Amino acid sequence: MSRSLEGQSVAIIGLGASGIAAAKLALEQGGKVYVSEVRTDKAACTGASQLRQIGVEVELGPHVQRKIASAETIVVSPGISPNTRVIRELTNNGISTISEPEFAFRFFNGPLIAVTGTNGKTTTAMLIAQFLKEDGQNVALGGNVGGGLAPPASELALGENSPSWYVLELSSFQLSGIVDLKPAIGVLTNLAPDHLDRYESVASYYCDKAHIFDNADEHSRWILNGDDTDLEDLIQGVPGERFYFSEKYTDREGAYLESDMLTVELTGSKYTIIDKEAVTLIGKHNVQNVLAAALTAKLAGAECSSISTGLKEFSALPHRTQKVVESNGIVWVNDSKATNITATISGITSFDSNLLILLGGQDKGQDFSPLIRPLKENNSKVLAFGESGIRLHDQLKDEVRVRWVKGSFENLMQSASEWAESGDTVLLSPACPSFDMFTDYEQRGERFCHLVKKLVEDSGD
Ligand code: UMA
Repeated sequence: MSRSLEGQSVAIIGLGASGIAAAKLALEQGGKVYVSEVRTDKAACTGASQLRQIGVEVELGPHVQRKIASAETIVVSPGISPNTRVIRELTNNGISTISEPEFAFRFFNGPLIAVTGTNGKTTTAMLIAQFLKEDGQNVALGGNVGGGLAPPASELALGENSPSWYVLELSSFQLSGIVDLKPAIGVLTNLAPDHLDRYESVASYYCDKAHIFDNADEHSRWILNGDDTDLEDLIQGVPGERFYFSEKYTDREGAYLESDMLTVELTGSKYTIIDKEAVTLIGKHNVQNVLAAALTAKLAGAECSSISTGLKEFSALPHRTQKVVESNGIVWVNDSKATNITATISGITSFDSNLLILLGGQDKGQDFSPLIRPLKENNSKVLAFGESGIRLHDQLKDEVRVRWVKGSFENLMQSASEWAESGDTVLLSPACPSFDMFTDYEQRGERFCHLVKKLVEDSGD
């Protein structure tokens, strides 16, 4: 096999999941690989020694700018903002960098389905992969998915696999470093303000998302949320065929609900896939994710029967409107992944029943008022907790029933069990990042699930 980086120098910034995978890929391709990571903790040392053993040069501690700048290719981990000193200095000196999926794409041996959007992209990417696998196709799923559910893009490019489809979830951070990455099919689930701690405006966040179109041509196929006008604005003038999904009937080519049946219409043929009731994933927005995924899979050659079987077998993802347990008429749902207001609104509007919702976490100065209307519509009660708890309480108290819970997450769960009544859904959908109490949203969700099960056991149900 020819090794296309033979003798070339590759610098990788960041020793997280992306950095490690990119380093292994660069090495396999014959590159001289150097990884630079600011952390010097135990986890960083372990990662560094593993890479050193296979021949990668790793430096922990302050970035050595000159060393990074001298590499022929520089790969940046997605979590590193363009505003950090190391990236700013490279940019100021006219030195270009690429993102990890861009690097991986250069070694892909098959067509790419890229999935992006603000909410729902992980579920949609996983559904697409499930439908295609059910169809007997060889699918490589990865990218931003994370959480141990799928590997970084570079890991998919290792070895000599030639999948029928690569399916990558791509975040705006990853799309910002695109040069050649070109999806055969691009899926955009929706757009809403997010990551405003990294972007100076919503427009600059959308601008990074729009890099998915950078290499579009007349063969590109775009799957778009038919109810999202921001998306329509973003794709203006982009070449390629467009297909739309919507919960409402549409006479455009795409996927929609007709008499509650998931329907795909392509090149004049109409396919009735399955009854909406078969979508057991909790949450109305999941119907949209299923429509987007079914449409994509159909365009990628899947049979309708593979899509319907795949859907029946797909279970909810952890931390995304995941039903934990039902006890004494109370349903407990983990939506810890909802780290911003839009995701929480999506969580709240997924339910028709009475909600007891747990809101709070790291305080980024967010305006919580957009939550008021959906909370009122669902007759919700709110427990506000964490660093933002008091501000949430003060912003909501004149409009909804809200109590502020001081102290630990355990206190919060105790208060939830005392306030919840039969017929309620207790929803952890915090609208805030978890970093005030946890290492990440996954740890927050795991603690929630653990404490819910303990409360249920203690109640003897
Ligand atoms: N670092 C430096 N120098 C700096 C700043 C940071 O060396 O100046 C180091 C950090 O110490 C860290 C590394 O760089 O060790 C950054 O790693 P990373 O944050 O990019 O983490 P990875 O483990 O590579 O995970 C990333 C994605 N993380 C982010 O985008 C923040 C994962 O998405 C993704 O699963 C993984 O690549 C594989 O593709 C997670 C995520 O939260 C799930 N994504 C966001 C989201 O979904 O909203 C975008």
